[in-house]
Amino acid sequence: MHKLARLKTPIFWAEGHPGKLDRDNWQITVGGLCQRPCVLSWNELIALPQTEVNARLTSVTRWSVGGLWKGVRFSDLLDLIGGSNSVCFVRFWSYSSNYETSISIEVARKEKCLLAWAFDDELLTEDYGGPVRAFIPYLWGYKSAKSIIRIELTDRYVSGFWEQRGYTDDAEIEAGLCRDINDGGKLKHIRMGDEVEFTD
Ligand SMILES: Nc1nc2c(c(=O)[nH]1)N[C@H]1C(S)=C(S)[C@@H](COP(=O)(O)O)O[C@H]1N2
Ligand SMILES: [Mo]
Repeated sequence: MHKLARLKTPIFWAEGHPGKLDRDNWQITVGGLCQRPCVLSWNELIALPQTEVNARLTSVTRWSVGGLWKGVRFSDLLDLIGGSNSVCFVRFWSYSSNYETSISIEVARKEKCLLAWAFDDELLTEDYGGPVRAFIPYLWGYKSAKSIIRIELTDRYVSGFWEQRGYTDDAEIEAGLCRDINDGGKLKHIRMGDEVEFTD
């Protein structure tokens, strides 16, 4: 069983579970305001420089799971495709295209933001957004779109799936009580610095 499942990490698919996904034939269309738009296949993606970050995925529904996430740093991807100066937002679409969300270019360029495909040395399963998901530890989890098929650089903000349903556009994590999934779901306090931290 996948580590995230063993920890009993909640599985969120607001638009409906996508079912079995084909990792080997996965493609991510990357475009918008950039010099070198591209379609990244699974093999091309994992051939790019990879980064591992120890960080937490934290849901606005007040749970947080930490571990070693691995993937391609968004800032590396942005350098690769040559984002233009007018880019203000990065927009992600999940598999069915019904789920989408955007983050600012400033957040996207932070060191722990990844196009992630592994957690604690295991490939991400469909339940947890495999083959490839956004991992944005600095903001509420609804910005970490799962099973990504399209990324677009834009100069204007478009409200996403959860943002249209009342969650904030900036998704700034707020201090307060939160369940630590790594500790059996124990309720603890989180403090916000640049990243989520439990104070105990
Ligand atoms: N496609 C898609 N991505 C999504 C969601 C979703 O419902 N659909 N839920 C988001 C929310 S609210 C959270 S907290 C995390 C949860 O990730 P997990 O289901 O892998 O635990 O995924 C985010 N990405
Ligand atoms: Mo969430």
